[in-house]
Amino acid sequence: TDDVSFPQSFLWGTASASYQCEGPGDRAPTKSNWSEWEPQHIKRGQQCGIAVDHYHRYKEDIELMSTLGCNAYRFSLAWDKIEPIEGQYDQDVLGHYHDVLRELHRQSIVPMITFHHFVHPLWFEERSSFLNSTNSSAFIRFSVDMFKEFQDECHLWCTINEPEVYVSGGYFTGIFPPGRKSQPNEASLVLQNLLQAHVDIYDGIKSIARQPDQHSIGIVKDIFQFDPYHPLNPLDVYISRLLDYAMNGCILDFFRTGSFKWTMPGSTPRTFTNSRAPHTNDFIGLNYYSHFLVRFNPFKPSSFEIVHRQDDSGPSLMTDMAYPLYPEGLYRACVRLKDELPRVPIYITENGIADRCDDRRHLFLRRYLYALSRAINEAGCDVRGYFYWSLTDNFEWAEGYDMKFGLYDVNLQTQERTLRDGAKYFQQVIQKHRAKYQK
Ligand code: GCO
Repeated sequence: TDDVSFPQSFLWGTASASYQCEGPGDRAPTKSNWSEWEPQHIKRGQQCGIAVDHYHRYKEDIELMSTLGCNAYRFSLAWDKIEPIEGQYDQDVLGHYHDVLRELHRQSIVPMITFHHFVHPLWFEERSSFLNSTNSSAFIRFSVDMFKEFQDECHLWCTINEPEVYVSGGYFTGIFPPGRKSQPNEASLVLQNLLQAHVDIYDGIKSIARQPDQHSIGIVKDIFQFDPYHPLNPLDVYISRLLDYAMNGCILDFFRTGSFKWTMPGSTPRTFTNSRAPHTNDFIGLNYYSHFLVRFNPFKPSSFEIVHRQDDSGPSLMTDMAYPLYPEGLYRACVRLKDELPRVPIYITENGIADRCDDRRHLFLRRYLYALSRAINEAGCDVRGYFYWSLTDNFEWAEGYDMKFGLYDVNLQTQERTLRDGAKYFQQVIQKHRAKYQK
C-alpha cells in the first residue's frame, strides 16, 4: 500500500443499488420494470427474490462497511417501493431510509443517494417511461420530493445511474427492460429525455434547497473504453469511434457545450440544446469497468465484434463479467473527464470486479487503486472519492447471482457475509490512509 496516496478528505466507500441488494423488505414485492422483466430474461431463469436482504440487514451491512474503514456509502432509493401507486408515497418505506441514514451517521459514514438506478415503478414503465418526455415530470417530481425528504441527512446526490447503459440495454441490445433491440431512434430520444430530466432535477433541487451550496448533485456516467483491435485498420478505428461517441462522447459533449448531437449511421439525426446543461454537475460520478477492443467483421449483424487480448497472444486476463483487467482504462477515463469537463470534481461511483478467483480481486484492487492514485497525483485529476462495487455479492441484472462482485461473499441460503481475502487489500489501503492523516 506504499505506492498509493490519496487526498486527506478522500471518501472511501462501497456502492449498491436498491433492486440488486434490498429484497422486498416488509411487504409484498412491488411491481417495477424489472419485476415484470425478470421471469423470462435472467440467466438460468434466476429471480432476484430477497437478493441479499439488505432492507432488513442494513445495520449489519453498515457494520461491515465500518469494519473495512469506509467513511461513505452510495445507495439508490427504490422508487417502486416508495411510490407503488402514483402520487402516494409509502411512509414506512421513507421511514426505512431515514433509519438507514441514521445508522450511517451513527457510524460516521457519508451517504450518497441515487434517485434512478435502472428501476422504476410499473405504472411509469406502462406509460413508456422516458420514451415520452411528458413522463419525465413524474421522475423529476419524485427526485425533488426525495431531496426535500432527506436534505438534512444527505448532501451528495446522483440523479441518474448510467443513462447510456439504461438506453443501450433497453433499446439496443435488449438485455434490459423494455427489451427493445436495435432501436437507435428510440434510444436517442430516451437519452435526450434522461439528460433533460437530470438538468431539471438539478435546477429543481437547487431552487428549493434550504442550503443549496451544501449539496452536490451529479449524474453517474459509465466510461467505456473502446479501442480499435487493429489501430492501423481504418474500419476498426471508425467503428470504435462511433461506439465511443454513442456511449460516451455525446453525453460528455452535452455537459460541456449544452448541445446534444445524435449522429449514429442508420438513425435519424437528433440534436437538442440546453444552455443550463454545463452548469448542472457539481461532480461527475464515474463508473469504470470495461475495455472493449472493436474489430470490423462484415459477417456480424452490426459489422463489428468486441474482442479481448493482452497483446497479440492469447486472451486478456479476463474476469468473470467478461471485462479484462485494464487499470489504465480508469486512468484514461479520469484524464478524459478532466480534459472534457475541466473543474468538475469526480467521484469514482463504481469500480469493481466479478470473479470467483479471489487472487484476481486482490490484483484488481492493487492495480486499479494504483492507477487512480497516479491519475490524482500525476495527471492532476480532482477525484474526491472511490466507491467500490460492491460491499456484498448481489443480483447482477441479466446475469443473476452468477457474478460475484462482493468484497463480502454472501451465502444465499444463510445470508451469511464473509470478507473475501482478496478484498483485504481495500481495507489495508483505507487503514493506511486514515492512519496517515490521523496524526
Ligand atoms: C452498472 C450498474 C451496476 C452493476 C455493476 C456491475 O454499472 O451496470 O451501475 O448496477 O451491477 O456495474 O456490472
